[in-house]
Amino acid sequence: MAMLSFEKKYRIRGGTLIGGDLFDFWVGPFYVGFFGVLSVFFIFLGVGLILFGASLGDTWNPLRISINPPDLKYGLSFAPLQEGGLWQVITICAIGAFSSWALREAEICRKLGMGYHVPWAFGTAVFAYVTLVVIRPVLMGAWGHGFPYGIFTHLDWMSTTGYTYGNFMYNPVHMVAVTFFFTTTLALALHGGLVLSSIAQARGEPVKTPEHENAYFRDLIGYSIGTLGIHRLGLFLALSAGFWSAVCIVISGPLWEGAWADWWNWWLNASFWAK
Ligand code: UQ1
Repeated sequence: MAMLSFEKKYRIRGGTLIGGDLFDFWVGPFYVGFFGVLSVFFIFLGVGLILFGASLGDTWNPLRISINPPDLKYGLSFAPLQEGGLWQVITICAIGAFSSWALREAEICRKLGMGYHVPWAFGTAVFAYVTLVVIRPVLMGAWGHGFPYGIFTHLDWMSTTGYTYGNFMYNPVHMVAVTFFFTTTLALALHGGLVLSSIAQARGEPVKTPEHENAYFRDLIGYSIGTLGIHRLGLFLALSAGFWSAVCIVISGPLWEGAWADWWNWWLNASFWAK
């Protein structure tokens, strides 16, 4: 079906999670919905507060602007606006905007009668962010454990946090997460390569089929996961990368306070190789 007539047929009311018909319309190509309005509200408020926070600072250099979380002494209470309170309100706006965006995605799924895979994928990234700025700070008893919103300052936070736990590369769950990130890129490179090699034929040449794709991998490794399967694998790998990233940071502090390199002592002493 041509795109224009498809849109005419499917752009009909219904499927909203909240608000009934109230915001059930489109602006140009964009579906609005209650959660679209809420997203725009949080985005404007959050970005406005970031600009306000930047105006209070001493630089407009985009690499140096930073909205910092409160000092650890404020624990889990509200801090004065200029001492981390802005960071707290901006965090609320960010979570409000990300959640509304995920729910807007879900409403679009419902309208089209599609699965909720896209909002789950986006939601996993949001979960990783919420782990950094809410779950872990709450478990550690202070908002000051969140990361600062600045380009250089968040890099500094990453570095300091990495060294705080000895050597973050020894964190076993970090190893799992990194392995998923690398495997995701391998799978996407193989998939993109395979599909293009089959479809991007010279002008006038007929395109190849999924049978060619299957046969290619059966020739190569004796197994093809299939055209549906590769997308299931890709989604699984990518969501696992985000999920285990969140786990690897949330256990650093709340569960393990020492150096991650020392965590491996149980292994070094575990068997005949112990010394
Ligand atoms: C694959 O088997 C397959 O099915 C035909 C694809 O779909 C087009 C792919 O993109 C890839 C990469 C594979 C190979 C992957 C594995 C895990 C054997």
